[in-house]
Amino acid sequence: GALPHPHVVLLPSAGMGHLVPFSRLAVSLSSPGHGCGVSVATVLPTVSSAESAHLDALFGACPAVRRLDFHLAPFDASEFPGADPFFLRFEAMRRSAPLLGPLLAGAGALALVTDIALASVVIPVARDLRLPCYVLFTASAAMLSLCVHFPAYLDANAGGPVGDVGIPGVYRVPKASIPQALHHPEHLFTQQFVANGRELAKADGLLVNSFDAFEPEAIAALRNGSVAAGFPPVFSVGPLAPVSFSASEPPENQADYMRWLEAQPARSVVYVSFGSRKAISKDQLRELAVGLEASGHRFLWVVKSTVVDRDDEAELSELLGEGFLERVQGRGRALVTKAWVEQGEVLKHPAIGMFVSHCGWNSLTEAFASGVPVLAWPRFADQRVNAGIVARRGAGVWVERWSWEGDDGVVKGEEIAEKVKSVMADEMLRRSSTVVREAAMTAVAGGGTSYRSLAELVARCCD
Ligand code: BUP
Repeated sequence: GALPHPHVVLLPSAGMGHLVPFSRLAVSLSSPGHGCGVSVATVLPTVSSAESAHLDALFGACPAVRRLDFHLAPFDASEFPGADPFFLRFEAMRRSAPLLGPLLAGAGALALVTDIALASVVIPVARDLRLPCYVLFTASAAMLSLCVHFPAYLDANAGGPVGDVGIPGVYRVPKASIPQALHHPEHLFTQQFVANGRELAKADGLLVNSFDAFEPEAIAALRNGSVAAGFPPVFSVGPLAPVSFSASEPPENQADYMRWLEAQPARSVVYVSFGSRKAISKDQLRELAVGLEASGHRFLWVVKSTVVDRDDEAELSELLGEGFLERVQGRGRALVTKAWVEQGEVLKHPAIGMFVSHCGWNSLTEAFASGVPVLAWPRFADQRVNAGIVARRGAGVWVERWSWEGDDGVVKGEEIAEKVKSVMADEMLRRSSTVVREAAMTAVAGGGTSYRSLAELVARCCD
């Protein structure tokens, strides 16, 4: 039927790191200020329970955002033994791209915003439909510039090993910060990354969850053609605001961790989370437990011990060592949970004093918007690039020698405790993190660079 508003279809891929920025974008676009009609294309069942819970909450709380079911073609995962389940879903969605034609035509879309993981197969489908196609890059602008430049780097490198990568007009990304998979040309992630990087120039525009003042080099170099000549417009629209699904709940329905936070003094709590997608080794979990306890600070720790939450059966007490939970929680000075927390809300809470983070880009944007100093502990994918940005911008500190994927080292509790204590005591860092927050707030407020960028996108898509 006829749609009340100009209508944009959003197409996220799999994993919370991809779904979260799409739901934030959906809510912003459909807000009265921007007034776009929005549908979110949805593949069920999702890979993780966190994704299905998030989608239910989104469609429940925001009736203006519609759900558009995307049914995938049958997919045989046995072709990729041992592959990450989220990459497998990317691949299944990529192979189903031709099915988007009828879906989009039926939805009456005026424009499509696809996830970066699907870009190279979705852009041609949209072109055939004469539908403007934008790509939401879910990581930093620096990573976007690496994605755009990397195919040219490989071509020039003629099959040699991947080393430091100098991105024209941006900066040199050291070899150790290049996502590990990119050192292996046959890796499924690398194949998707390179195909997407090659096709991006044909998109109608790129959206990135960052802001001009925060990543000036990368954003300027993408816009002025230094990274790739004739590159389409870049809309820096971040930090995209977290959607609070619990804001309207009465106090008695508040989650236990929020109630616990309410009882803690200002800036006294260390928040610890390594994201939704990758387990930490049992040995490292134990050392982290030792370190947090020895720091003497209060802490809220979200523990994930499996790649996909549905598989998580391990008991916290068994993972963290005999007596740990009783000791730290018994005194009311810590809360350890395997449950999903509304991290955007947690980081905004005045009780939070610092964030020990794996440096997933969404998590970092939440920290920047809240002015919470980050102790960066990147482990894989784009996380070391992100940690470099954190350190460069004064949003936190990064101990580069701490272990990452492929490195068997375990960081000892004692060292973790010392670092946590020093970040909690670092007044300069607290001030520079506040400066980051103020810059982020200025960017998203009316008239700010990110606000104007989103308004310009809406004008192109919907007017
Ligand atoms: Br865990 C957890 N609650 O308990 P990233 C995560 N999140 O709200 P990742 C919660 O999930 P990729 C929890 O705030 C962020 O918005 C968190 O995305 C939220 O890392 C999102 O930070 C996670 O980008 O994804 O999960 O490793 O590898 O795809 O970046």
